[in-house]
Amino acid sequence: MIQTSIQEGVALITIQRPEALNAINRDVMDGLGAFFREHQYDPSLKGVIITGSGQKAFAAGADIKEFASLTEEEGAALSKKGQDVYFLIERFHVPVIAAVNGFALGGGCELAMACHMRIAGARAKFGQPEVNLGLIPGYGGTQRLAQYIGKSKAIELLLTADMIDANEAHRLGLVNHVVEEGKEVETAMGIIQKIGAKGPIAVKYILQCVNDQYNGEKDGYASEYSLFGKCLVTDDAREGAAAFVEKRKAEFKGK
Ligand code: CO8
Repeated sequence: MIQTSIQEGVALITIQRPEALNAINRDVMDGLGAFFREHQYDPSLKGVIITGSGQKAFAAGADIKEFASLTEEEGAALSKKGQDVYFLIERFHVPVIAAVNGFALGGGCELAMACHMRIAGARAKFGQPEVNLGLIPGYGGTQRLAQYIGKSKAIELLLTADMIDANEAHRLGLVNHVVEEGKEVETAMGIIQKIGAKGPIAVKYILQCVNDQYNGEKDGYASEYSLFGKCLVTDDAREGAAAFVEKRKAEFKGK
């Protein structure tokens, strides 16, 4: 299960299965899906932070005990369902940040990678250990890991199942910042507050353009010129230019 609280426009989602190192079972996946569907167009949200309960794990993977006895069709359907939830996260209209407070393995690492940014605590560990189970990642890991760290290193980590620590993940470009343990959520909150002062339509369009190219569904450059035009005629863009000329702070309204 997940626990959700929203304060001053920032939602904090905590995976609540510390006894199983926050392994992502059906309840957790359904909870994530329900939250991101419900708030897909919520203009009151500035950002979302996802973290794990307890001190030890963000999420140690999909729940191994749940999928062991599935048929081929059931396995493919479960994988597709998880991918769809993670796409909702990746395509969310405001920044979603993973506050990685421990193990982020398998489906947990894939969840962190579906977020727009990752803040790692000093003792966080990342890995795709599916091959140890005779499996492959099923929630986008073969695709997003290569996007973040490059094909060659991604193939090495996927094939060896080697775990990397927070500093190595930072060096490879998988995480945005490494912070003192316990400061992951606070740091993510600071980034969301900073972005919350920008034009919300511009924020949404930037996320869309970047994702369009990476997901290969649309030409990101075409999205950029089209959305640039749409952005230019918003009240926010006019306010931004006026505030610059008048040497004052812009007040964006998301219109
Ligand atoms: N699923 C279910 N239970 C888990 C998981 C998991 N992924 N990870 C840990 N747990 C449980 C353990 O079984 C244990 O429970 P219990 O006390 O009842 O035995 C409890 O959490 C604590 O774990 P450990 O005792 O193992 O803790 P350690 O500190 O000794 O080890 C590790 C920590 C190294 C993280 C270890 O728990 C581990 O290796 N976990 C599994 C990591 C893994 O292989 N993850 C990948 C899973 S596969 C996956 O994510 C595929 C994604 C795509 C799915 C597509 C849809 C089908």
